[in-house]
Amino acid sequence: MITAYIGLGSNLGNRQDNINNALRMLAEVQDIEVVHVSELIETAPLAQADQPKYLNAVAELKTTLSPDDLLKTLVNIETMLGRMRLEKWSSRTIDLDILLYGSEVIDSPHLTIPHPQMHLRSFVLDGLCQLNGDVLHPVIKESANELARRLNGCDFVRNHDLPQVVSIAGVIGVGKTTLAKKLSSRLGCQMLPEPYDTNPFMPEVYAGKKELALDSQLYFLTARVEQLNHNLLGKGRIYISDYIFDKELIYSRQTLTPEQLTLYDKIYQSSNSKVTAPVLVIYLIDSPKNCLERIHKRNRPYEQKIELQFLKNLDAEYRQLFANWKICPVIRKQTSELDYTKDDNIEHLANQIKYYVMIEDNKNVLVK
Ligand code: A4P
Ligand code: MG
Repeated sequence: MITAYIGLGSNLGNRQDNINNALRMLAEVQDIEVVHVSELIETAPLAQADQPKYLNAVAELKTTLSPDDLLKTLVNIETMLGRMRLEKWSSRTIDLDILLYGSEVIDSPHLTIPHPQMHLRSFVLDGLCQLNGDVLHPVIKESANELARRLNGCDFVRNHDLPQVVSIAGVIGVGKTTLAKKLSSRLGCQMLPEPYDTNPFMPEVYAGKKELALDSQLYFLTARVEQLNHNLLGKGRIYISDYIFDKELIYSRQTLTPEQLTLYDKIYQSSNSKVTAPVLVIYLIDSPKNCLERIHKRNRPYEQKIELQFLKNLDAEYRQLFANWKICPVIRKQTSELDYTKDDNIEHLANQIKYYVMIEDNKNVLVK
């Protein structure tokens, strides 16, 4: 007996009856036992705002059917419940998807397991977590609980027409640049490094010339808008940046006077639309004290006056930013757990990045 997880969705007709009927019909199949079913949740249609809302659920099955036979069974039940296949992601009386089948990884022309979008959908992962939060995603090699945490309650759709920017975030001295270099070399993709050393105002600001803080922030803002401009980056190409654009507001709140901040904020907001949003963030976390030690060790002269309280404020701002983050999945990593000298750690992260930004093959979303 293999344990499989099925995603159920309905947004046409009597949605609750459709889901209950599908579960009843699954339970009637000789080679299937329906073990547990999550709660039904109502969810907004993904990327198709004009459709009715969905009811979604996840079911745990035990089965002796092969993955192909399980798929045939699901398609039969969909057909018996009046499912019409009109176009990709059209409204449906019932959609039955295989999310996981044991720990198998299958990529055939008509079947992809794990379901290629499950790690981007809270409406799938939250249901799965109710049944078994410890179950491992066999490609990402992380638990359902961890994958759900990364989404912060959101559902995401990949858009391959955009540059695939993966951004590394965290307080100064946490190790962003080192990680970005390792990942970009491992993935063979371009790194977008922060233009740190070229800002002529920054050393003076750190040296106490607060009147230059606005100039310094505007220098950074302009440089980042240029670097992340979506017209200049390649469609579908992967980039690793060692910063997130949003850090600019965090730093400005720490360094500018209220009047400067009001002006800066206006310029920031008007620049925001030109900037490519990240498709994945890796948020590095360490204690401000450890970050300060690293700053002392790397010994950039103008950074030596940074005080612990400044890092504590930044740390609080980053935590707040990611507590409310709705832009993309966030992989949180304690730097203490991420020994950069161990290739396995970098490889695991690099493999996850590849999967999150995977250029999707349309073969499995058939339009019939
Ligand atoms: N197929 C490949 N892999 C699988 C798999 N793991 N499980 C093939 C099931 N089928 C799989 O599916 C087309 C073909 O995909 C199948 O015949 C099978 O050979 P389909 O159900 O006919 O077509 P579809 O609905 O366009 O695609 P799919 O993959 O079911 O779409 P999704 O990804 O499930 O997205 N919003 C909310 N809130 N809730 C939802 O449940 N669902 C979708 C559909 C869109 N928006 C949604 C929801
Ligand atoms: Mg389907």
